[in-house]
Amino acid sequence: SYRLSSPVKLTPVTEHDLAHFSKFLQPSSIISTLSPNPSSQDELAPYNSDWMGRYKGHSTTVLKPKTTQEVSEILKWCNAKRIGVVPQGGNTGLVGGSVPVNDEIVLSLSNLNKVRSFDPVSGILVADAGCILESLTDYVAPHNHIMPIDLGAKGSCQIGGNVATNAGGLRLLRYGSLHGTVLGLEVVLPDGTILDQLTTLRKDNTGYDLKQLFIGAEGTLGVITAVSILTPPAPQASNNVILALPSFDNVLPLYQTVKRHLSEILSAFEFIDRTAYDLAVKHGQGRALSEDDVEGAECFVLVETSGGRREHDEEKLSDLLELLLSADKPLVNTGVLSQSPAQFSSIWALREGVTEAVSKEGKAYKYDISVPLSSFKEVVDNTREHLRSKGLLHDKAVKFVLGYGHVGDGNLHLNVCADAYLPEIQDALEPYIYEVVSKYRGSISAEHGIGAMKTHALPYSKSATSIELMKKIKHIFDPQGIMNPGKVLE
Ligand code: FAD
Ligand code: 2HG
Ligand code: ZN
Repeated sequence: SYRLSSPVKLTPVTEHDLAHFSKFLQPSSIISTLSPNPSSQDELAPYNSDWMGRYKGHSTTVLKPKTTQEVSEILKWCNAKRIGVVPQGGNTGLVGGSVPVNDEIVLSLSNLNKVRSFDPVSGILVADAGCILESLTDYVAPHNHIMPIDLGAKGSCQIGGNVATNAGGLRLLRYGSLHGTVLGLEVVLPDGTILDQLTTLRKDNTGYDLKQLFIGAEGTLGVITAVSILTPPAPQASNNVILALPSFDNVLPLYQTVKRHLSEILSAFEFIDRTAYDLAVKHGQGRALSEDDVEGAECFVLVETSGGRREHDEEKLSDLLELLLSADKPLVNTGVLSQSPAQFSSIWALREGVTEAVSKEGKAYKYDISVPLSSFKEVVDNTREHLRSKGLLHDKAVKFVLGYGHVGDGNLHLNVCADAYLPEIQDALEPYIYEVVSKYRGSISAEHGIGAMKTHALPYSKSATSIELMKKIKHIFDPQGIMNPGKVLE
């Protein structure tokens, strides 16, 4: 796995610190090998390892506060003692941001998991940061609302983690980013101060919008303890179709046609290449299309519609399919329209399940990049050829190079699936991929963040002036450098 080092001099947590935490935390909120009743390494292990099993920390202590006040007490103490703190949500992050680089305390938000309020008229939901995304979706569903964000990790990721990473996901095309849908935050600053910006106002132009700094800060500026977020009304009807394309070259013209034809009801336009599709099917994500349907397909596109009238939307979608298939030079070989809620989910699972499929297949190197849409295939193919030229494309090293992602957002997920994490693969991939991204003036992180993985690569996407300003902002909020050390900034 990855070797990391923390740049700031921090102090390890001791028995003395634990005795202090025990004064205000319940025993069940402390997992530590240092406590009088020591926890086992097995209990700590899940908090020290990330979702991919790539990043490993050495924390001796996990604290699971139940209130904002408890979070404040913890940070106040850690700030005074210079103990590093890693906020951890569902631990589904893909850039190593949620695990310690050394022996920092893990501050898990999972016990802060209550909905504080929901206004069915405005659709504004106020929830503790540790609420699981899917449980919030379930909470607002009876009120005919949905969360403005959705992603494959919905069953484990927390709303606080989503906000801290500024996660994009599958609904961004329709509802925009969390920078727009988050209306307010409650944040505990590193010195324990509670910053209450938990407003439920749609409009509030009163100077600097401080909450925006915490959206996407990956826990480096403070701990988010609650989120106020605008939930849209649930669409009356949702449909989807999976389209099989003979060539990647058809993706862009298809996107234009689909946008023009479906206009306001288009809610997702997602792409998976053939390798991604085959892996998803191999590992049981969604139901495979028939042999005939996939024959000759180089890639697939999932189109979702969400609108106000079922008959109208279905008619539009089937008209589109007919138009696509009857063209002189059809852009698609075939399309499978969902006919039931189960089929709707199954089509989505083919796309959402790629990440899980890759993890089942092997060890994943993930590059979450923004590059021009027209270059998606070239970037994937060139990376594969690059690895081949280094003699690394075989069963004992790299098994698959695949591409998928959010076409509508210009965001390609380039995944390299290997037998094991090996230094020679790492060296072949970096800086190679970052240089490619930089050549396109793209972003080295479209939606997953910088975490521990890309701190060294930040200059490929940000100017020296921007990085300098980021460091100054970090210093204002966290002069002791206790918050998530070694993440985002080197
Ligand atoms: P964690 O992984 O626990 O933490 C992530 C970062 O946020 C860390 O730096 C952590 O320190 C910080 N953090 C967590 N909680 C807080 C808090 N309360 N206050 C301050 N800092 C905090 N991402 C996308 O953008 N789009 C996708 O479509 C997408 N799909 C995914 C699918 C799968 C199967 C998986 C495994 C991951 C996916 N991700 C996706 C990655 C994504 O970043 C996370 O799933 C999610 O947003 C992180 O939430 P979490 O609660 O798991 O946070
Ligand atoms: C997705 O869009 C996620 O499925 C995960 O952002 C991407 O695993 C990945 O690389
Ligand atoms: Zn994504």
